[in-house]
Amino acid sequence: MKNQIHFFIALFFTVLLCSCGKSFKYAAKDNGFYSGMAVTVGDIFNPETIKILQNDCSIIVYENSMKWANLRPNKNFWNWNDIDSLVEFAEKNNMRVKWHTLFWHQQNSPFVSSSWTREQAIQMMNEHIETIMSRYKGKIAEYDVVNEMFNEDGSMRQNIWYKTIGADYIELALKKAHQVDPDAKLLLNEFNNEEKGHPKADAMYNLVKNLKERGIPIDGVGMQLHLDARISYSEDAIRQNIQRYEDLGIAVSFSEVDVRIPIENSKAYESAQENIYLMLYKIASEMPNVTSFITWGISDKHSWVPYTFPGTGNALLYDEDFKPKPVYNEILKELKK
Ligand code: 9MR
Repeated sequence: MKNQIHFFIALFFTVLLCSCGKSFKYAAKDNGFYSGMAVTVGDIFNPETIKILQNDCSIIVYENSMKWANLRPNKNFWNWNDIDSLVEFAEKNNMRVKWHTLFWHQQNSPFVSSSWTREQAIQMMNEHIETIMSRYKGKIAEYDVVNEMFNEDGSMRQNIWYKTIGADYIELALKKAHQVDPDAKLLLNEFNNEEKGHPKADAMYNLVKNLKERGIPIDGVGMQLHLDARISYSEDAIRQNIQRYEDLGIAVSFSEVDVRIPIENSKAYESAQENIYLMLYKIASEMPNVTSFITWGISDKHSWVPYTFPGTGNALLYDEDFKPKPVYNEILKELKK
């Protein structure tokens, strides 16, 4: 009897210890989503960042190295090294790899040309998909097939693929991608598409609904969520938007999250930032079709934010010394509840 009591006491404390000490990525998994970060090549070789990635990430993506200009800077050279290294790192650490991005209007190589004919452009598109997706079949779990295809008013962005091929470039890319790797999850990724009622969010939804109804392979929508702590976002509108994707059988990825604050008056905005982060993690935990939550970087030491929005920063969950901020601990506490 006494032995039994000791056993149950020991069991109780072990369970307690395990759940208290649970790392971020497992806490996220328990809430139904993969947690991840966008990284640079250096991050997967630096012991300080490796530790964070191992603790926090079950999905990983390159911030830039998979983009056309980095991967294939000229027609005859493919730079696979960095991507192979990421795949190896992810395999070792039991993480999913995401590809960002097959097609985009930015960071294209000089030989990608608006003066291609439709046939030439389709051929280049197919070659790009075929070369990448057959190489990484079974190794890369999901792809941003097209990134940022809309203007703010919801009209289609006149990118090189739209100009050369026409509006059907998106479905052609999705079909080809599915043909090459039928198991890979295929996403369309956007920014300012989180709130139902925003022209871009509605345009994205209408596009995805139409694709789905016509049997074009599409698994998910990325909401980048590059947010600003000075702005108030409607939780209701975000939930309604995600719900209508759930009704279509479409997954949602919070794909590039950061919440910037003015550097000058940083302290004053920290609680607003925390509320936005907590709201997003709560939504991700509660809504079944939110499948991943990826921050656009690891720490404030390296983030695109201060370059693009001068005077703002502090947008991520780790500070410049790679220390988790109070907001990180608050999120973790909520995820463990
Ligand atoms: O964070 C990326 C930055 O280092 C690059 O210079 C920039 C090039 O335009 O792209 C940034 O990442 C973008 C992502 O690929 C797509 N969504 C917006 C991101 C921030 O601009």
